[in-house]
Amino acid sequence: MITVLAGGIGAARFLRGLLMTVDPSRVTAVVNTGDDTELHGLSISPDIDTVTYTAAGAIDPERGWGLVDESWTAMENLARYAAVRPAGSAAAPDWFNLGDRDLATHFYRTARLREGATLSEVTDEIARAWGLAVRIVPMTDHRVRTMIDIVEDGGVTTVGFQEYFVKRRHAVPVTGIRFDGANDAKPTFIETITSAEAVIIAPSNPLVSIGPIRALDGVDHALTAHRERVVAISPIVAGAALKGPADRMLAELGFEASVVGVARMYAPVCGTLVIDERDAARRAEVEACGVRCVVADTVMRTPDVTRLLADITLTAAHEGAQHVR
Ligand code: FO1
Repeated sequence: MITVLAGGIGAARFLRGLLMTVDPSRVTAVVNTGDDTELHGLSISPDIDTVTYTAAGAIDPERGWGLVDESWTAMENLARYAAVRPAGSAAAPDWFNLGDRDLATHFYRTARLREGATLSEVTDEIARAWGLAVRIVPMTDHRVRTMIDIVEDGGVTTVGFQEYFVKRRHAVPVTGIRFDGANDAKPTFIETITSAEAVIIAPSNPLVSIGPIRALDGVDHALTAHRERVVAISPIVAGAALKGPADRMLAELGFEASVVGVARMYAPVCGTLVIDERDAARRAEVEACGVRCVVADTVMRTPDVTRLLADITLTAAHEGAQHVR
């Protein structure tokens, strides 16, 4: 069995490549829920939905989130109410875009959670409704929320992840990150690490996508115990994030925004780091952090490149596992 620790868009793309190379029923995707939010009374799990829709081939390929062939009638009609909303009211938020087709997923998730189902159960039901054989698992059934300290109007304010990422278009400096609820949340997936032939840390933001998963009790311990078969893919290429604010966040919080910075963060829990060809010159510095280094094309522009990256990553995990024998 193969376990993939996943955030949103980058992880979902990688996972789709992996599912083209191995039997999907052998794969478990453990997905970050720190980005989850509640809007319009709906329970929204963006990373779970991005992974699910991408695996199903139904993601909007341009945006990387939401459904392809989407319409936005509900959002457009919301504007009418935003105009009359009293000061201080949070009704009719129109900064977070929920497509008409996507809304069905949030309706279903919200109703099932209110009936007492766990997020794991609902996530599995949604994956089955999309015809998926891959197992998609939220990192926990408990509430964890990524909170971001940002600099705004000359002071530091704490906001929820989506208020930083979407409402402020991640265009504000970050001074801190915490995962509210992580200390009391039980991870759902420890046995998928301890029993896996390979654990892959997808090319996701190490701070706000993989960070919440690692913050859960026992996760780093389980990864460390099996680190030879754990392979991470750097989401930083030539000092920049391919998507999103990972490079700026790393620099703002005192980490090096490079494959070496990523290697330092992951070295305690992973035996191998896959870096991009553009960073090949930094291989020795990566290895000096105590991880093996594999150089590959990690920019997933085409299905062929993505499939090859999945193949190379899996081979690295199998070779790592041989290493301990
Ligand atoms: N990202 C945006 O940049 N703007 C949006 O309005 C937006 C809406 C949205 C709705 C559902 C969903 O599943 C994802 C959505 N995302 C949106 C993406 C999401 O904010 C991020 O991709 C992740 O949380 C970061 O991994």
